[in-house]
Amino acid sequence: MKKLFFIILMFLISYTIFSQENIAIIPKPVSVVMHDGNFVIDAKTSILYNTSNKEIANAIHFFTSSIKEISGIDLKKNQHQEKSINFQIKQIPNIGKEGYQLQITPTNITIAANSNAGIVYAIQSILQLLPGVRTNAILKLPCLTIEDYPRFEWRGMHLDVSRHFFSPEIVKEYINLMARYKMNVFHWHLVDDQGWRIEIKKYPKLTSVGAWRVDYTNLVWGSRPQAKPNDDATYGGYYTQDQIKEIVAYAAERNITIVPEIEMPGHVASAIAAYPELSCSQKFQLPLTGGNYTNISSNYCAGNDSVFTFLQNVLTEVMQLFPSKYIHVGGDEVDKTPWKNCVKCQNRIKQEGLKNEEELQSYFMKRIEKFIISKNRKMIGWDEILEGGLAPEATVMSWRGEAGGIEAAKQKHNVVMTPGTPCYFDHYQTGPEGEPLAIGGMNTLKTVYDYEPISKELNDENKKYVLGAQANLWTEFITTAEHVEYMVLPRMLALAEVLWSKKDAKDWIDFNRRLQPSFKYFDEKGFHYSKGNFNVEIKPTSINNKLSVTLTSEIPNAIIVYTTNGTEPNTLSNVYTNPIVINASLTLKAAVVVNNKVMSVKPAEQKFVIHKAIGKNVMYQYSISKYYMANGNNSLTDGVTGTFAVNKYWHGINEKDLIATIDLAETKSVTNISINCLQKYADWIFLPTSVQFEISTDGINYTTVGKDVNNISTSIKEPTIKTFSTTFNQANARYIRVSAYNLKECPKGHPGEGKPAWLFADEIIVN
Ligand code: TNX
Repeated sequence: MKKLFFIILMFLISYTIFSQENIAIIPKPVSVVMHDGNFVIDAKTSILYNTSNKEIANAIHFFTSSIKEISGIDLKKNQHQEKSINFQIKQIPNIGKEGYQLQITPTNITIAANSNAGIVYAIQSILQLLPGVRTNAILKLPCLTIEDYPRFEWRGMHLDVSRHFFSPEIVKEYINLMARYKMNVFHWHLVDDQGWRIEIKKYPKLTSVGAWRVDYTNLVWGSRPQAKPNDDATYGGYYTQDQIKEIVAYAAERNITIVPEIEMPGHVASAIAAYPELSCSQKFQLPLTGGNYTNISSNYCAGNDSVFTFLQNVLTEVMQLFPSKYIHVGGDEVDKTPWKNCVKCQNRIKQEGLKNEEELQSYFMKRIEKFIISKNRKMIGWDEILEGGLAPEATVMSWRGEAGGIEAAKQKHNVVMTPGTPCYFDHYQTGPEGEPLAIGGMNTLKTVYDYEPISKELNDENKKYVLGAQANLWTEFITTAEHVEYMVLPRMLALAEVLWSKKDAKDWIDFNRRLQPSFKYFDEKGFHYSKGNFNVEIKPTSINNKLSVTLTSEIPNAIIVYTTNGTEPNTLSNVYTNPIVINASLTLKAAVVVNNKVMSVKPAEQKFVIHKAIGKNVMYQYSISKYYMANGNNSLTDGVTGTFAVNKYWHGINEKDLIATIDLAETKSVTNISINCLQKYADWIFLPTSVQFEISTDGINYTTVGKDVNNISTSIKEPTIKTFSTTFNQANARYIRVSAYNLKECPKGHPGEGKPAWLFADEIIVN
């Protein structure tokens, strides 16, 4: 009786442990059908496979070593046992090269696929159902049937090892994490201004000189001084060809192709440090220490044939190391000024009948593509390679938004989508308060999850050129393995699901449920990761001409608490349910509460000002930049004041003055006018030199009622908001004209010295 009770209990436990709801594979498989019962992996389990298939032998090795790591069990191979795990490569329709079928019954596991890739992915799915580290628990798998295959063929992750060098061990860890979530392209950014990271036997100075820079790691990227000729270059590193071969093989075992990026024609100050004759100026320099590009050579000379000989020799060695079909040649952000001032480049333009320097870049890329094609490979580059004409067979990586990708797909070129939003994983994922310093921007887990790589602008014919998408991890602000992990986890999991799973299977709440076992895995393995975006979004809306706000959070089932009296919200504060009507000037603060704990590091905060110009029309003498339209034309009279987040609420204008005229629709008595402006040195945004305030009753004749001159230095680097204002004797006005005068040029000593400055303004407050 006792025994029967025990059996029933065990059955109930095992039954409740596994059900459709708690299978937690990421990315979500195409189809999962649950059955009763379990398969237990133990010493009585054998694996069966065709030993003459070499490819499968790798996968078997990966599987058996993983099982040994988490349980100590040495699985028997091809022996008759009570239970077996059967690996088969055979022809299966409709699941493609990377798909797999997985069937688990109490006595057998069958893994079948068209190729080794599918076998590897079936193994990854199994591993996600097992503990991540060694425990004493028995290895129990639920009985089920899975059929699974990816939506996109390019599921990429990029890592910049130039701005910071990461050891082969860290690179392997990155590859391993990618593999667990079925990502299959590792874009290895091996060359940039700040370091050349790949050994090239023919040009040893590329690494003996180009891989080392003067160490200013203690200073923020943008404020590092440039190296002087006799400085000690001690920071850096590179991969030997042997290390690269090993990493390529390690990745291949996990069905990951490594696409090497050998940047050209710009972003190569490191190569020029090694061989100054490659640049137009041919002057000696050291690799860059950070982001200061003044007075250095960053481009190859496009008029010098020996540059092409050099690049062909480099690429030949690169192609010997990397079997990848695609070779990435960069092509981004080429400052064409040195070419404009170079006799050789100008001669090339003449001889080749090119129109300008854009076409010179196109000439450069086409010449390199010809060489790459002659070696039976394909060239891929950043979207700038569209400018001046795309090379005949080039694949485009679209990073400045999706426009380049859309354009290339329309020209019937293959495309990989990696738009800054949401694919740049060097951007913040929450905060920014409480987060490690990042380059800027905000790509939350949910914005990544919501990403759709096929733009609506593409028709059925052009869609097929979108190979997939990729996240990029640039490392100007990232120097450790822990920080790398933190920036990609868990966002990579969201992207993995976007790229693998069916589009209509997207389910944010279910994804969050499935994330929990991954979080546990990261904890057990000691990986650093972001626990989520606990920010509250405060969204002003106008309902029946009344200003009201909605509060939202990305966290499923989160409670939002808020205050309107300036105090910090806590678990006892008002709980948000419906839009909050704003009928007086106030500051709203809101935070997320989960399990009775305030989660937000800092509450979201927004100031509202109710004044006489709310909702009134604004006209501008010079148009506001289309990038900084905030909530539209009347953003300066919406009652919502700008915060330090540049992309919200502010109207931005480049080089020109901001001259705004408000029509109050009727004559009102006025005594005070003000406008808020922003200075954000790092983003080239400066306070106006002065602001002039005028009023009028007829819109023709204006009277000046004040002028406020800026008293804050343009060299202040901390983001600063300044209110410019004037108070005068009560006067009647229907029209208010506010003229904020642009600094016009970035000041001396600024990285953008002499280039157009931005002016950012928000609420014009009229009382
Ligand atoms: C732009 S993306 C770059 C990189 C920077 C990155 C920082 C691209 C092709 N160029 O050189 O590291 O922004 O987010």
